[in-house]
Parts: sequence; C-alpha cells; structure tokens
Amino acid sequence: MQKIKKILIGTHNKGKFKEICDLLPKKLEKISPINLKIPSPDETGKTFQENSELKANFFCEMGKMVTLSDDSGLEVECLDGEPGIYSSRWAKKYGSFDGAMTEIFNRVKKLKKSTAAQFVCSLTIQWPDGKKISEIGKIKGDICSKRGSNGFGYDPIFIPNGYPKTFAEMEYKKKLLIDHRYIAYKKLEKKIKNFL
Ligand code: ITT
Repeated sequence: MQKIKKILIGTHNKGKFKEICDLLPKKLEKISPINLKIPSPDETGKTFQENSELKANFFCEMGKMVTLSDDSGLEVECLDGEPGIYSSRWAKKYGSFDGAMTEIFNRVKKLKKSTAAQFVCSLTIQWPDGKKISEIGKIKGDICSKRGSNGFGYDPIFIPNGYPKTFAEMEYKKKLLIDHRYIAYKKLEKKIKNFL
C-alpha cells in the first residue's frame, strides 16, 4: 500500500482550501491547483457527490497526483433545498456572497416558515489509477440575519444546532472541528488511514 506523500487539494476556494489542509495530517504536502495554473471544471453534476467526483477526476487528471476535492453548499428547508449545489452560483447571481445571504434571509423571513437549513459537503479522493472514495458530511442548523466576520461564504447566516453563534462568530478552530467538511473528512479518514 503506497503512502500518500503529497496531495492536490482540488478547489479554487481559499476558505475550503485552508479547512481541508488543516484537517489533513501536517506531514502531507498540500498543493493548490492555483499554483499549478489548473482552472476549474464546469460543475455539471446534479448532486454534491457527482460534482465532487467530477472535480476530483478533473484535477487528478490535470495534476497527475492523488487529489482531494470538495463540493458543498447550503440547503434551506423552506426554499426546497436551495441554493444547494448552486450555492457558489447564487453568489454570482446576486453580486456577491453578501447579496446572496441577503436574498436567502429575506426569502426565509417572508415565508414565515421554518428557518431550518443544513450545510452539506461531499469529499472525494481520487488516485491517478482511477480509484476513488467519496463521503458526505451534513450539519443542521438555522438561518439568521448576518452576524460575524470569521470564515467564508455563507458562514454569517448559519447557526449550527446546539450553539449560540453563527459559523462566522465562532473561532476558526471551533468551526473547523464541527462543520460538514469535518464530518465528511472523519468518515473518509477511516477509509484512507492506511494511505496516510
Ligand atoms: P471550488 O468548486 O473550486 O471548490 P466553489 O466555491 O465554487 O469552489 P462549490 O461549488 O462547492 O465551491 O460551492 C460551494 C459554495 O458553498 C462555496 O462557494 C461556499 O461559499 C459555500 N460553502 C461551502 N462550505 C461552506 C462553509 O463551510 N462555510 C460557508 N460557506 C460554505
């Protein structure tokens, strides 16, 4: 069994990149596709898993090394799971994450239904021989008005269940060790520990 010495983190999102690097063992050399000038693939999948697999396959073929990719997003219950896999695209549609967060909060407020939401993350690791493993992590919580300035993306409008703070009000380390990415990584880690 060949140990992994270096790994391509298949994302252009700096917030995700940092979290994934901090979850992986320190001794692993982590490489960004940005440094290798590898662009992003089109996200044509219909699910988080399809998209994380598509990204892992794309970056692995381009970078010719073991690759770990992430597809993630925020699903809001009263919006029928939107923005979901379109979370990143909503930020473009509404001008910024700030604009997308305002849109989500206003829609939820107007509907006067549940504020329930969840963050979902699919992680896929792929080897150059085509072998791949995917795992999903989810964390449930509620949508609120924007609070806090830590983190990235939709962190300011999400309060995880059982906590008084939004992800953006929490200390980086606190969020890192409870979020959807952490949950997916812990499942994946069990399956790849012999390679680490
Ligand atoms: P890559 O495809 O290069 O990884 P991306 O930002 O486009 O970058 P996604 O397609 O997976 O990534 O979009 C997911 C979006 O959901 C992302 O842009 C974030 O803003 C948001 N998101 C995912 N995880 C999050 C988290 O932990 N905190 C806040 N927002 C998050």
